[in-house]
Amino acid sequence: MTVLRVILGDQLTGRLEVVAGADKGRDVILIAEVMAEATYVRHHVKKIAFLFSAMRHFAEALRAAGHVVRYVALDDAANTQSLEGEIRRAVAALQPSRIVVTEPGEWRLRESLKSLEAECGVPLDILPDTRFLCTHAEFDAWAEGRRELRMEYFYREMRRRHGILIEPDGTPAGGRWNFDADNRKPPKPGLASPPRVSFRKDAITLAVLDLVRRHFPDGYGRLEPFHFAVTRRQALRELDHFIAAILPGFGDHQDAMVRGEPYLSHSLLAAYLNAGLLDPLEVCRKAETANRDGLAPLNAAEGFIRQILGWREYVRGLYWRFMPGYVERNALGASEPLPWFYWSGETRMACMREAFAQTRDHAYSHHIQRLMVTGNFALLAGIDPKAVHEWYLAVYADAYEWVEAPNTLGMALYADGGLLASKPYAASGNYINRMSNFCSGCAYDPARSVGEGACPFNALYWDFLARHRDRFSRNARMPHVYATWDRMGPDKQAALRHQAEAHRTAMREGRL
Ligand code: FAD
Ligand code: DLZ
Ligand code: SF4
Repeated sequence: MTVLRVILGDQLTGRLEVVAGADKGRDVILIAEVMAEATYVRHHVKKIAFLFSAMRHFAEALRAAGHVVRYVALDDAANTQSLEGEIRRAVAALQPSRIVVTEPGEWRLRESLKSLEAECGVPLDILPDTRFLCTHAEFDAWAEGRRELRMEYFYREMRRRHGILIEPDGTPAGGRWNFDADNRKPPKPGLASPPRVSFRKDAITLAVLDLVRRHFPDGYGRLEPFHFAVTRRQALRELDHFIAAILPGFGDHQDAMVRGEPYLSHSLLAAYLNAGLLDPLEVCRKAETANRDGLAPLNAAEGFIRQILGWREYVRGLYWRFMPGYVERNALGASEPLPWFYWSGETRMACMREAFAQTRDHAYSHHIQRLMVTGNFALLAGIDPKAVHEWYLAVYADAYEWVEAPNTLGMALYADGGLLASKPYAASGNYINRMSNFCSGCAYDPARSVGEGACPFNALYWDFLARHRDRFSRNARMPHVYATWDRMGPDKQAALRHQAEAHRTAMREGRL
């Protein structure tokens, strides 16, 4: 009897058992474009177009390989517009003996698939997502009994387990696990993004762009120009170009930010990794080989591998270990509504404006802009973590809850109370000024903390530390900042707190 094999929009790889184990003459593969998934947050229109085009191309590739595919397009008349509805409809039409699906990357979807089993009256197997390099059980075994779950120790174990950048005697390549100290250089004048590969849009992508234009007329973001790879072949071309031409410079300016240069030496591969077009192990191996062959320095290869083998696997482990409660966490009691400028981009703060413009145009902004500009502002201003989380989940082409939520709630907002980060990633305008060229084009002055033209990040930074003194003054990594605060004396402290309140008022009134 037929087995119904369900592939979700971010599971576009033939390597998963759902595809690899299919009997081509018997089974049917279901892929469905549905409004419920396209609208449960206000996804960027480029993200929707990227996924739909990649889904359609993947369905074509499966058919070419001899699989039977039931592909439901968004505008199919019978589309029920939810994944559960489409599975029910396929069950009624095909009467399968079993339903097989790979574990979704979001808790809500896993729960709803589980409850579907009873309703459909057909066994439903949720298979592990073997694209990841650390299983849930392995992560739990690592985490169990530890007082602190720091990424660094997890990462070392992953390096050893997968033998990546490890010498035959078991020591790390180059004698160190971590080359971060070499990777924090500020931008030098003229620092720019290296050229990127781009692909001609075929009939499938053009049809999807038209569909998205018609169905999401008020969607967030710019749909075109559209440069995403939409097949595995194209994603591999981007990967190879990155390894050969961009990886060598990846480490040095990893934290730098430059006006009009959204990409710099970042890989832009997260959207492809997360949707299944690229495999994390193959990406890490290629970076390792480039280093072994003398084509990329160790600080670049290690820095890049750390992001994928370390951070990416670690945040996924945290997500599943602490869901469903994780997305509800609000350790710092932050409650300000998300300012409208996160969507409109209309603010006088040049650094925020730049990050919003890149986000709107490309469904992308690199890690330090997500963390130290838009994330840092939300942390300092005390914006409700759930609202911030929904924004990040919507606006980036690589965003799925398993990876976005720990980065937002844990890394950027400290809303998980320090599960992920040993101290909050809070910084004043001085950091942004050092690591970018944004401030020279800003209405505010990074050197001023109070008064006309004072950079909002400055007073908000000190006010944040003062508000949370009870929690952070005991933190072993923060005594120097409280010593500086104490040395300021009561008048300066009061002026800073008064200024912070003025910034918050301006934020609420849309004047910041
Ligand atoms: P590169 O800088 O080239 O890094 C290489 C790869 O490493 C990335 O493609 C990605 O797969 C991985 N990586 C790097 N940093 C992280 C990290 N902190 N966590 C997990 N993987 C990482 N990443 C997402 O994939 N999806 C998200 O929804 C997402 N939301 C984020 C929200 C916030 C508030 C922050 C601070 C970070 C978020 N990140 C997210 C992590 C990181 O910013 C992106 O992975 C990265 O910017 C993607 O661009 P890139 O492919 O050019 O990455
Ligand atoms: C993000 C997304 C969007 C926009 N559309 C679809 C869709 O139409 N069909 C689908 O199967 N998946 C889609 N997704 C991805 C899911 O919302 C969800 O984030 C992932 O499947 C979780 O792993
Ligand atoms: Fe951002 Fe402040 Fe610099 Fe303006 S002065 S760009 S607000 S850090």
